[in-house]
Amino acid sequence: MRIITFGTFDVFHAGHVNILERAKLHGSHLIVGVSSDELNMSKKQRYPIYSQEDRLHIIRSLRCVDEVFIEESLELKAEYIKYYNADILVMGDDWAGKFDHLSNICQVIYLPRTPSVSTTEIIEIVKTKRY
Ligand code: C2G
Repeated sequence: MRIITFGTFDVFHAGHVNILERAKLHGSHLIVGVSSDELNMSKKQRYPIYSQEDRLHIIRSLRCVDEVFIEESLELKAEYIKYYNADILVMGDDWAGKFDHLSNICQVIYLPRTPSVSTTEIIEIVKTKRY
């Protein structure tokens, strides 16, 4: 089975590795679409801390990941799924229900997020920390 998932994976943390490792358990080949810097800007009104080249490099280096590409648009999910011949789309449950319309071209699975860790929170902690 070929699995596909998407994300920004900025300031890479344990929640990110957890979802990628759990996604891989559903098949044998894991493909990861890493959101481009521009997509992040349009989605979250800020650029990621890590550049898309660095984020791609980090994700590509993981043992559970077989293939990576840059996700240029949220609206192209169906095209990416077909292009990469994915059987299953895995997303974190913060996206629950949002991709159900793709279930006519592949299976769609939402996995629970890892509690108590997020990029936004890490950025806030680093910003406010006094040494
Ligand atoms: N995640 C998680 N647990 C956390 C934080 C994140 O399981 N504590 C998961 C998210 O649910 C997502 C993946 O890690 O599936 C990547 O998270 P983000 O980088 O926040 O991805 P996002 O910006 O939501 O981009 O096309 C969809 C977007 O590209 C998803």
